[in-house]
Amino acid sequence: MATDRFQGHDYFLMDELLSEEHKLVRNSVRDWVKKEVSPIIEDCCQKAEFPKHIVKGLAEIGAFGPYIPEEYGGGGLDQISYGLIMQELERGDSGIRSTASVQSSLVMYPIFTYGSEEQKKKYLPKLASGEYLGCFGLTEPDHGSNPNGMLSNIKDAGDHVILNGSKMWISNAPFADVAVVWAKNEDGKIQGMVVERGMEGFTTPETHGKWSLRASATGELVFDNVKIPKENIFPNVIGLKGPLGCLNSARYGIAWGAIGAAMDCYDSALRYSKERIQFGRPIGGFQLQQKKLAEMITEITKAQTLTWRLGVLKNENRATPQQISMAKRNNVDMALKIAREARQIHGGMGITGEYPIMRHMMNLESVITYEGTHDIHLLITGMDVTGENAFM
Ligand code: TGC
Ligand code: FAD
Repeated sequence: MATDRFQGHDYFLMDELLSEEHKLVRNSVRDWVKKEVSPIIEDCCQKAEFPKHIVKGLAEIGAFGPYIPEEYGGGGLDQISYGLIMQELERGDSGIRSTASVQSSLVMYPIFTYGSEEQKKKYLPKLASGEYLGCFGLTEPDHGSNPNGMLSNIKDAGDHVILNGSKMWISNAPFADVAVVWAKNEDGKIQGMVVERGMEGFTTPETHGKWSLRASATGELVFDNVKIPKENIFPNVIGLKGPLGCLNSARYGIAWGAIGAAMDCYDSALRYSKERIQFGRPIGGFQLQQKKLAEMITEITKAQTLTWRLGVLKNENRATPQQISMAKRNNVDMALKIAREARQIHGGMGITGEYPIMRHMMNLESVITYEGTHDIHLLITGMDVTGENAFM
């Protein structure tokens, strides 16, 4: 990719709603992305390679567990800071944001929220420092939108349990040191546990051939009679609300992240529209291109206001899962539509790696599916407003 000339977009002066700390966090991650992500990301995606060295850098900028208390190695920051970090990382690439949001919201969050004191002390500092990379295993080959039907199971065997089953589409899996895994006990109730690389019978084959999130490593988790010590099971949660609680945090981060991807596409399209001359004038002077750009900044601004308000509610512990679903669904859809329009503004150049557009667009095709599909989030909102459950 050519030099990263990104500038933030703040049409409604949203910065005035941010604290000095928020702006410091946002700007330092933005600078880091320009220095460490932008120069390598196109090449990584073209080669479908996960830039493993980036894990250390993400830890150094505080992208792992920003809202986890400092005593466990986290950043002790608020939810808006967390959101801004996700926004800036996804401005660079959704796959980089994925690595960080899985580590923070799907691995550190459940250990912090559902884990024993020993589990917190054992895993959280190493996850925060990047010594350990984690992954989250909920989805199975036959159970994606409906995780309650999962087949992975544990059987009691004295001081340990025996884990069998498999998980599919797991971000970070091929490189993960630890996996937070959800499986049913003998009563059919879902329990969470930490599975460590090296446990006999545990393998993580990589998923190849993706056209999306190519800089993020995706894989399976396969459990063949894996002995899990009972002290690795989360003592403080049982049932589907365990994994779904983690998803609230991750979906919230994605709502912010999608704004980052959208801003990058808009920023690139706006600049291109001023520099590209056709029929003797910049294409930004034509009404059809202005319509696209005006609608883009309108949608970005609407998403920024929605998401900032969600962050305030989250800081006050008042954000509902349904509000989070609405923001995740709206913002990812918004970003994907902007990526498609931005691609057109760039003409033929839009399909090349000279510009970030096509990469964002392909990435967002995963983001609109994972953490609950576009349809599932619509049904969550539908159920909330009507009181009728359309899932059954
Ligand atoms: P349902 O009967 O509605 O609920 C079961 C229990 O869970 C509670 N609950 C929640 N708790 C916390 N947060 C939420 N968001 C919750 N939603 C529901 C609920 O109150 C109930 O509790 P209790 O105490 O009564 O037992 O469950 P259901 O089986 O009907 O399913 C509901 C549905 C469809 C909304 C849910 O299954 C769903 O969200 N499906 C989508 C699955 C999904 O999002 N998978 C994501 C996998 S992880 C991933 O994609 C990571 S990508 C990461 C990256 O790379 O960035
Ligand atoms: P399905 O559930 O089979 O859905 C197929 C289609 O049917 C969708 O359009 C869906 O909206 C629709 N549909 C399903 N049910 C209904 C309904 N009731 N009403 C109307 N329409 C419906 N999972 C993890 O656990 N951990 C991870 O780290 C992780 N990372 C991922 C990374 C990538 C790159 C991808 C692509 C996925 C990842 N996932 C992960 C899995 C992801 O969460 C699932 O793909 C997602 O939840 C959808 O499940 P599915 O793919 O099985 O689709």
